[in-house]
Amino acid sequence: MSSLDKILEASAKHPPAEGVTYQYGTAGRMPLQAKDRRKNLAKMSYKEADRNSDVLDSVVFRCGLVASLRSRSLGGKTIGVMITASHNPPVDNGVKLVDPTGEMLIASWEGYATEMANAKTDQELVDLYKSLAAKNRIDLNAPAHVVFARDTRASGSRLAACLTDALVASEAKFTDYKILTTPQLHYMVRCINTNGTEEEYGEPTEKGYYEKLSSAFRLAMKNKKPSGALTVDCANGVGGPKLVELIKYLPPKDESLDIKVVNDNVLNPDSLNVECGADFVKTSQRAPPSSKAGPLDRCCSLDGDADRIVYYFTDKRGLFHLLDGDRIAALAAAFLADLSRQSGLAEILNIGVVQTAYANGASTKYIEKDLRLAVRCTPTGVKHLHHEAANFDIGVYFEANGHGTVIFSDYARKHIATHEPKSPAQRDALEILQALLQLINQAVGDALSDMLLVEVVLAHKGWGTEEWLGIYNDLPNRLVRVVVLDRNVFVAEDAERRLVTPKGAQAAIDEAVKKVRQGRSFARASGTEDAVRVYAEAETRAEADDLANKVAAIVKQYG
Ligand code: 16G
Ligand code: MG
Repeated sequence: MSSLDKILEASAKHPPAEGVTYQYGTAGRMPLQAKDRRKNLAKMSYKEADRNSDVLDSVVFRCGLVASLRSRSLGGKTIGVMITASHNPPVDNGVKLVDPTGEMLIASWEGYATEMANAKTDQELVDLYKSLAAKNRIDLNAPAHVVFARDTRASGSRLAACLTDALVASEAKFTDYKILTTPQLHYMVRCINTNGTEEEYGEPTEKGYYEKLSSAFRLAMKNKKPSGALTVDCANGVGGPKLVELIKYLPPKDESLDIKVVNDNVLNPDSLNVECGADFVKTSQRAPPSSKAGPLDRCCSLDGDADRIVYYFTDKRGLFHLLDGDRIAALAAAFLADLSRQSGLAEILNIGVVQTAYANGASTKYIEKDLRLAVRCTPTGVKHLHHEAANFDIGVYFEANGHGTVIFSDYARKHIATHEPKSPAQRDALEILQALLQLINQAVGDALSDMLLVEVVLAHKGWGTEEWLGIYNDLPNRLVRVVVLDRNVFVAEDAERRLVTPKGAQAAIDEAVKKVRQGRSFARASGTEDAVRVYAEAETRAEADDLANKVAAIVKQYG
């Protein structure tokens, strides 16, 4: 039987759900944005488990075909597929593709994935598969290699089977890594594709990942001991067992970092992301109700697939303080700038920070004015930030919600590896910089790697949570979700800071902002939900709230 016949036959086992349109979303993840055609723009609900299964099997199967095509289009390089719905409820799921460098799938192929997911019949799917191959001059008999993994969701193994069906039918070689964090899968992809090259990234095994992180952590710490323990909330997701494993490779807790793992129950999949995890903490601005941390205790939360992290603590008066992605970026950028100065590399390495419009204005000001580093703003979504960060030798990028990492240019990597220190002090700084190059996951934001980075910086600075909080004062801000008839009429420009349409809306927003001290506000259509998000900040809480409400009213009026 030809491969095309096999695909036709296998596809019949994974029919698409009726009346659903799929779209590759902001997250670079497929099904959360499915739209109900009859209601046109209503968001599909994945709350019911049975609905969920119907909706996703065909999507994952078809993404498998796209992964095979993509691998063939790149001379058989390894492509990754991750099955996860990140911070979303346990019954949701999703799928995303990873390009050979370990970065997210390039945008043009997101379009292909969307087309494939929406083919109405098996024959239409095969025809599209053939036409995409022809259009991109892909030889369907060329070798293809795909690796995949999933988080701890109950539907994961069933969806992995759908994916396997597609890889078998399309005659791709594949490796099932079973359960991994999203960044671990990205790491595997990068390791496999750089194996035997000058850019060799590491050993493509879980053990290789832990060894790389732990040895880099030891070197970067230089025997400094962090003050106090760190409590890590793992969102009852895949980050839990993986962190427990990582700890076995780290130095003993009495000599170095003492990590307390909480919310690591993956035996009950229903507890995933429920009242815990990075998204809960960031959106509700409080610690998980189960938290037993005392005043000033350093805590952090991962999200359900461990690609996102936020820190927080409660002060002596019982007030909760979030140390979000903006803070992590500021901390990391300050430390990297110090090290590049101290090692004698400041003249030749250009360091910058990439944020989105959601970054608190105070963080932007701190990085530009106090650290004297360049700041760039991009639209929401990790791939945009990553892309922009690549324009710096050392590009620090974080979204306020805790997605982010640091990437080093080839030029920076070369100079950090070969620079001759001129003094013992230069040598010390250079060694830390070299260790950070290994510690930081440069394929994608990685909560575990980001956490170790933060711990290294705090230990070197001798800081606790309060000192970190003290680097700047956040401007009071408010985020409002506005439900409108059609969010697609809200088209933004200037890194989502201004609306092009509906006509007149931006002028009205400008008018409202003008009246407020240190006011800033913008509205953008969400990429993951059927709503428009409004952000506002101002000098005082009352003004920020008031501005957010005014702008929300404008959005409603024009929507
Ligand atoms: C996705 C993105 C995240 C972004 C969020 C915005 C990735 C891996 N995830 O979760 O970066 O902040 O979408 O959601 O890129 P929104 O469009 O609904 O505001
Ligand atoms: Mg995530």
